Amino acid sequence: MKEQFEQIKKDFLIALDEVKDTLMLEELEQRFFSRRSGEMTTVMKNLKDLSNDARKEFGQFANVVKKELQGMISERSEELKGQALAELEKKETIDVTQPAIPAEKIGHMHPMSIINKELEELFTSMGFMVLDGPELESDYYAFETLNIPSHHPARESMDTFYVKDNPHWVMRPHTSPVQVRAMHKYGAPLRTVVPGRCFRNEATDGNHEHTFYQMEGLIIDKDLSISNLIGIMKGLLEGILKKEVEVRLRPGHFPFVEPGFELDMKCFVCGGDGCSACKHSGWVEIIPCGLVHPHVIKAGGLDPEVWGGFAFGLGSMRLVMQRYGIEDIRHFMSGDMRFLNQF
Ligand code: FA5
Repeated sequence: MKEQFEQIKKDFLIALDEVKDTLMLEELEQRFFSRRSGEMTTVMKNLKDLSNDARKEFGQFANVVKKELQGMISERSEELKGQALAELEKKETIDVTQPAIPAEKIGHMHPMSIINKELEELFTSMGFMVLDGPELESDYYAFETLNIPSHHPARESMDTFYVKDNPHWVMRPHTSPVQVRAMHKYGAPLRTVVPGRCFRNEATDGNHEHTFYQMEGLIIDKDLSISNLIGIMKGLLEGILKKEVEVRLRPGHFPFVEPGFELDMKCFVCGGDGCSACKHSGWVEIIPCGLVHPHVIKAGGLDPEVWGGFAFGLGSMRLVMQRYGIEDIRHFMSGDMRFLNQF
């Protein structure tokens, strides 16, 4: 068993030596530490088949090796970040003699930016951190850590754009990958929102775009309940729409929450009569949410026996449509100044 860990360490050091950028480093991390198929994880899983004494001895040894390798990943990550900044410093210059842009041509905020800013203010006033996550995301964080293995049908409903010749990288189809990233970085308790762009291989229509915005919300704490979740969701919608909002809660299935819900709001664009913004149903599916699945809490490095959580994935572009009475999501990226100048 010891030899196996030593061999892994040798292979790891050879691979680490070849790492030239952060993408390669993340691939290395997946290769050795992916929860389902990482080389280190697989050998560690085998420890359970040993006798008590052997498990104790090799378990301790394995943890030392694991910590050492993960420490090297963190060190290399800091080094690579430093190198990238140094290169940027060399390349970027500011021309202080460049004439200023005339004030009347500086433009104004896009409606999506206006609402994102308001959402951030609302959530920071409730003690949430605002985080960011990568748009080009690893398969590991986009799906695997969220309880969506490669054969899972949920991958189809989130059909996204894969990077050519490399199935490990996807344009993220949702902001949920930041759940596990945030737990890794900040531990518990935790309150965060993550606004950001998402991508799906969609046939577009009045309320579906291939590139759209979501805002992920995550609370990790003790003794959380569904009523906390509903209270925050209603506060969010009324804070942005500035009117009382009628909501309904339906069961919804997402592999990374248990139980899961779909929170719909009565359509503000048509008042519930039916229009293209609500697929003629009078209700807009706006905030899927639920209690964080124990597997996800575990993937985040926390003990699900101690910590619970809830998460939501607000369809923030649809919220902008509700706020301003926009009947078709495709206006946002049409580049039509007649649309943009209204805000
Ligand atoms: C998700 O993306 C889950 N990650 C949400 C979640 C987070 C559930 C945390 C539970 C806990 P869904 O595929 O339903 O779920 O998308 C979430 C919201 O994004 C939708 O309600 C919708 O408002 C918006 N959305 C999804 N696809 C599109 C699209 N193509 N165009 C515009 N908005 C979209």
